[in-house]
Amino acid sequence: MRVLILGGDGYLGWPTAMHLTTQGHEVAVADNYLRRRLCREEKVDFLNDVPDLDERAALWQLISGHRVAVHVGDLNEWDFVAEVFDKFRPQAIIHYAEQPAAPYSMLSRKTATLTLHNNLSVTANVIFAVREFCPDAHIVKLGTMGEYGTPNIDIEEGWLDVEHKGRRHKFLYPRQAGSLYHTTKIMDTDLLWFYVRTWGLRVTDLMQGPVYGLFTDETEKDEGLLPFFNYDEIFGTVLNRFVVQAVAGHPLTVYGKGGQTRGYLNIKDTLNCVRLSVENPAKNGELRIFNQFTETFSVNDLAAKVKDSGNKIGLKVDIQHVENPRLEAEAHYYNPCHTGLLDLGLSPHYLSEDVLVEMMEYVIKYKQQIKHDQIYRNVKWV
Ligand code: USQ
Repeated sequence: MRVLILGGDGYLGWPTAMHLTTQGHEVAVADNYLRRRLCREEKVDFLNDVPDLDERAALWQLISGHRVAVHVGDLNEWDFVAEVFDKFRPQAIIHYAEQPAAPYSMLSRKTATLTLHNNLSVTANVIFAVREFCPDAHIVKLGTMGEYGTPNIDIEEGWLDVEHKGRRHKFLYPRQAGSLYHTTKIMDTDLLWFYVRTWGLRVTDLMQGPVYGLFTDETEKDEGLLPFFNYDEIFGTVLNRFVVQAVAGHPLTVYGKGGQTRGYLNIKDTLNCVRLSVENPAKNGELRIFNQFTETFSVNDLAAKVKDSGNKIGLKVDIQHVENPRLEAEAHYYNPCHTGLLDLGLSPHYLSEDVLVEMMEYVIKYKQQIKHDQIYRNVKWV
């Protein structure tokens, strides 16, 4: 299939691009390097050096023989969007092109409005471009488990059957996000659902939990193919941060009581979930929703696992409960369903000591570059 990946420079976008080429798909990526710019502005560094998209595509072609077509530009700009869609005429679009960090969205008015404008206007442009250039194409949109929040009942996959005063109706599962970033993802879902009903678009919304790891079958072929790796408080996700903290000798920063529970997945499983969704498209006029994670852990569980694995390779790892900068439940019920992707054939890579040790051994090579002052900045929600 011709697959267009929006946000192809990102932590997940670039590994997805390589992976899909190995499965016989024709892949194009688009990105405006927003994430790199925001990291520079916020003075946070990636752990590793990451070549730009043209350099990575050239390296990947040299190593694998597979081609990724690169388009550098801003997906907020309709002319750029129209040019890319008109030229490539995708059969599937994977939409990662969003400001993805909850703490960034909570920094200031400026970062809040950037998150709102970027995320919603790119989603709207994708919808209009599909309508104009490839109305039968399947949109695979990265949503987030954070759209649901932490309700005191089981979380279904996207939809809820409601019986009210003797009558029944199926609704989108109630959403109540805990950050502005997560709220923009709810708005994305609502926009897509509106145009699914109105224009009969075909959409898969992947409600993804926090992702960890760096290594995939493709990134392992050369260090220049690895995705960028954030460990700072703003753009780093919790398990990647804990691995870097363990190596740096920084106490693991458990926010508050540490009972916050989420659904996690290995980066390898993100690629497989996205590929399975592309290869088994939603029907016209269908908004299909999958909960995309493989295991649930509390922050305390993750800290204990990182401490144990670190100790096995001789690292001294301390755990510290720090003031929670976020407004979130620190002890709560959490039982989300996640059978849809397993039914499509997902075979999960679970979090093991081997996975953590492999990550730590990679991070050890960059130990001297870790900047301790970027680890805990205390970006407050309130
Ligand atoms: N946490 C700590 N210590 C830290 C960092 C985080 O205790 O040093 C806690 C947070 O308070 C939170 C949990 O770990 O309870 C997860 O935080 P996170 O930063 O790993 O993830 P989050 O901000 O929720 O966002 C990430 C991605 C986002 C994706 C989301 C999936 O950045 O793009 O949508 O995970 S989910 O969390 O399921 O909504």
